[in-house]
Amino acid sequence: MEISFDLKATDGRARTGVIRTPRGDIRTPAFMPVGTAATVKAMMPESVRETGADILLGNTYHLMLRPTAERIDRLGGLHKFMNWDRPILTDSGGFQVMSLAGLRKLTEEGVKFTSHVDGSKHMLSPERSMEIQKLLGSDIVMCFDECPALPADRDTIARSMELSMRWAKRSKEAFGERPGHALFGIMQGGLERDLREVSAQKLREIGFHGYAIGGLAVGEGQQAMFACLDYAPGFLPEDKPRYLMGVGKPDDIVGAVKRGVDMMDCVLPSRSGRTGQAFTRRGVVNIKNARHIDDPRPLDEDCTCPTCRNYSRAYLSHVYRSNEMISAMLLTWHNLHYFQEIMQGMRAAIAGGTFDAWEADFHAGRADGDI
Ligand code: PRF
Ligand code: ZN
Repeated sequence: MEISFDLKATDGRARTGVIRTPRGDIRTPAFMPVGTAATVKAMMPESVRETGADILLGNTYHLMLRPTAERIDRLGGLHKFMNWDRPILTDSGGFQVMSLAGLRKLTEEGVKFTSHVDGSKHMLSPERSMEIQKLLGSDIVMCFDECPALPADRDTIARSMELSMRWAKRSKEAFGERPGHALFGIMQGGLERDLREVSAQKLREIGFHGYAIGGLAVGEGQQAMFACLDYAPGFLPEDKPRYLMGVGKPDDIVGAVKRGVDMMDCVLPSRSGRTGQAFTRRGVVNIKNARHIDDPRPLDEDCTCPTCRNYSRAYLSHVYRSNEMISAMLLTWHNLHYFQEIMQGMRAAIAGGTFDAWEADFHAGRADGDI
């Protein structure tokens, strides 16, 4: 079975559909929880599924260092290793090398770096990244790319984009033909419209199963990101999924879907769950805040997640302050449930042609600060 994308309905630029894979369907727009080290931190995989996730994201960089791709392969692949039998998308490693590794040396060949875990020396290239993602058994493989930090001058962004496009070609050649597995290209080009267009054109010439928009959410701010998303998705094929990498807050996600994005991933719901932040339809609840200590209400009265059905803010406040592990578990569960509920709401609204009304309702009654 080949991976395919059925676009079901559009409303303005927003799209809803299904990516069909041998490991199950991915309803789009899709939010992918991040399972960097073969776990969505503080969650059992069956619980992640209960929040409504169809697909997880894993990381080449972390897994190649520990426990190594070769070990995961010997143990039957990443799905079996982490007990998640649905689709997994893996990022290719370049972005994480740049943000996490120690010493780095970038050349045409690839990048040499020292591990943030133990200082050992490693190399990633398009060919090695494809090999690792194959050993992991990833369903959706990402091209090996370079993501420059913003702000950067136009020349730096152009040269980096050109390198990423040469790496995209090498990624495709190294990936070869793998029925049932998909390879996604990654568009770069910073906030330069013409560079984004060139990048998209080069990727389309190579040909991919899906197309990511990389190089955003790297410090440019929401306004600049949305300005880029006003045109960038339009440079990509209509009939293939579009994935915005590393985004974002609830209002970033809604704004991206409105502009034609089909898939996203972010550590925010899981990471915030471990630092005492809950996302709700009324805004962010900081459970550290003293005013929750005696509050018998749930985080969000309208939420149907196990945390909100069974626990008070007072309890969440107590376990957070006591450094109990259940604090991270309960807040992460709620956050992932809330993100998936946003995705489900958007999918239904796009299918029904009511996205604008849904969006107005999403923004109504939200506080900017903590609630
Ligand atoms: N490239 C890759 N992974 C990424 C990004 C990118 O540009 C981003 C940018 N937000 C997040 N993750 N390969
Ligand atoms: Zn909840």
